Amino acid sequence: MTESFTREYDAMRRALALAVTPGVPLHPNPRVGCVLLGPDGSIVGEGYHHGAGTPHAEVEALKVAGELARGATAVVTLEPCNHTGRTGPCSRALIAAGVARVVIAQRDPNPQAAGGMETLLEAGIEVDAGLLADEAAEVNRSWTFAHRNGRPFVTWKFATTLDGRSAAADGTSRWVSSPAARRDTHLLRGLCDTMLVGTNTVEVDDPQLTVRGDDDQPVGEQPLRVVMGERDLPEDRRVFDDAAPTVHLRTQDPAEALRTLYADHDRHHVFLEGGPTLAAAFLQAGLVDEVVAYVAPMLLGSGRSAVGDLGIGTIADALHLRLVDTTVVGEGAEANVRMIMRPTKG
Ligand code: AOF
Ligand code: ZN
Repeated sequence: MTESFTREYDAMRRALALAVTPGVPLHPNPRVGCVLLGPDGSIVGEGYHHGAGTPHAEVEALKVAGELARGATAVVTLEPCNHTGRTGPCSRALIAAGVARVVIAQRDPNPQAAGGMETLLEAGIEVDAGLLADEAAEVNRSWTFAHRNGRPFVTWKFATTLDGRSAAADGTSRWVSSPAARRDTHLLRGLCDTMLVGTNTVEVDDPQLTVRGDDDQPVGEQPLRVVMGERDLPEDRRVFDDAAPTVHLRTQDPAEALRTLYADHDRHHVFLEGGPTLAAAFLQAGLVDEVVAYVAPMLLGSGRSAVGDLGIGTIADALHLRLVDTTVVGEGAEANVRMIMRPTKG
């Protein structure tokens, strides 16, 4: 391994660490870091993106470097943008500053911003892409997924008893999961930019669909609340309060709802908390990317299943999931098991 490769590798690690500086919002923009190396390999500037509407990482790093950017190598976790969106194109800013070489981790999957690499090459700048690309994509997992697939990543969350019931025979469902599991759910909600349920859940359960802290008050930036389904809803439902914005999508089609959320609302990560019918519709359409199940050590013996009919009549057709994490959430009487699963492809 050459000395300059080692320096660039270390600089990319540093840029990745900068990208995930605590406090940087997860949505709607990607988290990006940039390190500028002088000809002798020393760091002459660094920066990271602080959130939508603020300067991009490259511009922050160029500001620090000033004249020292001339002849420098820019090491950046995402391909420099090529568009004028909320700010100007970083490809042009790097060219204007006289940067000699650009090392990119992840190519930009956002069609509106991509093309920076070509612009840099045309200007005679040396460009390399792919260094720690998987790590960089993981930093912006749902953002990357959404731009690659033209729809948000979908996490389906549900809570059940040990025998797979999410409501008792009389319809009562509060509370299947323990307070500790519900607090954990709010942490996961806070990682998403969209909460999704069907009209039925709004009518029957009247959830507020906000991210709340220990005092049960909304905390932090709230995800968009989305209700899908053709039915009209009473205006007094809690989902229509002013704690967060709400959209009613008048469709039953999961694929159409997701396309709209991506294209019209710039949404990248849906937290699906609907009832059994909506969950079944998403599962049957192959539109669940991650499953989070809270299982309470409790038995009902009868009652509503967490998921509706999937049209599966025989064991050979079962929908298989791969377990990626199992955690006991809460202690003593509050202990529930949280399982995180991914559908197995193919
Ligand atoms: C960022 N920060 O450091 C870089 C980004 O909304 P805009 O106009 O700021 O543009 C956002 C897009 O720009 C984003 O989706 C990504 O494709 C590209 N690069 N974005 O927010 C950055 N380098
Ligand atoms: Zn940019």
